[in-house]
Amino acid sequence: MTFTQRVFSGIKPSGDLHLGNYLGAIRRFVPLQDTHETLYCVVDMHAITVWQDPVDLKRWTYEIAAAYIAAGLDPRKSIIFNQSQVVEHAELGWIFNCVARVGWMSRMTQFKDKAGGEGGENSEQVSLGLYAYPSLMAADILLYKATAVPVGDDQKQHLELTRDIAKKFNHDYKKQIKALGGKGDFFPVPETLATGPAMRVKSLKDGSKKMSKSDASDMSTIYMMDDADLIAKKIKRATTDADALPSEAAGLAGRAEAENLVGIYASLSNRSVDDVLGEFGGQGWGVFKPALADLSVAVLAPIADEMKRLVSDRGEMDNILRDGAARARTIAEPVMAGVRDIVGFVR
Ligand code: AQP
Repeated sequence: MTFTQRVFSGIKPSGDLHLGNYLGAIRRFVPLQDTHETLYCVVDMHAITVWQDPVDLKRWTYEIAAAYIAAGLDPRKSIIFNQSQVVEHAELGWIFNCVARVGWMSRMTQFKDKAGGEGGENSEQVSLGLYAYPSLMAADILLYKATAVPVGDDQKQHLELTRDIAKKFNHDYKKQIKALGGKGDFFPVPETLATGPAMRVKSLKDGSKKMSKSDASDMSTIYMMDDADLIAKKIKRATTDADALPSEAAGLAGRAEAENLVGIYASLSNRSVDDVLGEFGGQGWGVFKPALADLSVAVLAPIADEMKRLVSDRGEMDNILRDGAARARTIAEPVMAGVRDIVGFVR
């Protein structure tokens, strides 16, 4: 089947996958493969912007590819690959480093968070790659002329920067694009794809922080490979207030931890928050937490089992990633050839 819209998204192999990656990204990817041409990448080049042990990097790369498939992505429908197997990502990323402005990068909140705030107090410690991360992300998307990108709330600022880079490239090279026979812009300006209610899963220990692979406390994060007992233990120990659950969503205002747990329940069960509170309103955590643990296990355990089966067959995983990379390259190569000509590289 041919589709008019192309989707690109990715996850970086920088730690064990968690419930936030599943609800905010992977689960949203699945239905898109029936309505769009889809490329789902394991962005290993992004992962090394922060030091990664090479053995872990490989393991997590296979794990993410396995999670994509275990959660329902079909490698015949979706192009599943790891970024470093398509070298054009790096090449276009470099060209975009020369299109993007330093000031744009300096405004990125993710960099500021990791480099220590406005003043970048920690900037001696962080890599140059971390600073340039958003232009590589722009290259990931625009290398395939993707028109739609499903990302969580936390990545919206980077996608805005991708749009700015696409516009500036189209503007700066307007004459050459035309001289080479182009009728309009070379790159499309991609849109954020809204797929269901915005969901940012928060840390189980602090409702003001997102659940994250790199959180120092394991008890803050439900990993996709956690077993049933560990999931139940983490949910039991999740920070909450002493009040009972309200009967409607408005009653969760100012109760970040409660809002997070109810949001997770709603998302896992494909129900609205009001609907969930209609069932649990007036109940205490002693009732809600075990129900949330059971639901989490019911959803995650079959996926984790399938992930384990898939990662145990490295040969098959290598075949899937190699085939995905070859298919990705058939899209990327002509785009990159066009970019080289536009920029004026002799080839
Ligand atoms: N807590 C979250 N809630 C909802 N969505 C989330 N995503 C990540 N955390 C949450 C979504 O998962 C996708 C892949 O993210 P990534 O691995 O490329 O980078 P990240 O957002 O930086 O993820 P982490 O877990 O926080 O990694 P570290 O700790 O290494 O920086 C994205 O679509 C993201 O929105």
